[in-house]
Amino acid sequence: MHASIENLLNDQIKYEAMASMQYLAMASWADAEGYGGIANFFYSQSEEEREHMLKLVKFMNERGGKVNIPSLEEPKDDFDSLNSLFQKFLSSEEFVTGKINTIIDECLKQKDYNTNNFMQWYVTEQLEEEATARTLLDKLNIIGDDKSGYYLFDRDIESFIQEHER
Ligand code: OFO
Repeated sequence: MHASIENLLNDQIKYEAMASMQYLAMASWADAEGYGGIANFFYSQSEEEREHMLKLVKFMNERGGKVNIPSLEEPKDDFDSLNSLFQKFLSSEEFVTGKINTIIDECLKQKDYNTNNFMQWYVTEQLEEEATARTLLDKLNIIGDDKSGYYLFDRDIESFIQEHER
């Protein structure tokens, strides 16, 4: 494995781990605020990001790359509204998408078609996750400051997602 690709994949392990911890912090915030549906959504997002990290660790080991398991900065754990919670979700996904695109660029530069092929799964995943974050933010913008709207949003978040992914 080319050193530049190895470094970028190790960075990506860190970004996926950071996303996992960030969503765990967001789940916990939502749980403490009484938003059980939103908490479940982010608990499961956190699990998914951990799987994305693991997938990279295993791929690098299969390819004989040297894996570095990173230390992480503390995630943001305080939010002043549901809107800022979901803005954080979108900005975190946009950040990760940018990093994945950088890996793809480097794979093409180094003619590492195998890693490029592996990373295409992440490209598709990012498209879906960004679309989900935007859909949820659109719903929140429609709700505005309406407290009963928050109640329904929390109750219906699972079905919004299923509808969106269908
Ligand atoms: Fe790892 O899927 Fe988004 O960030």
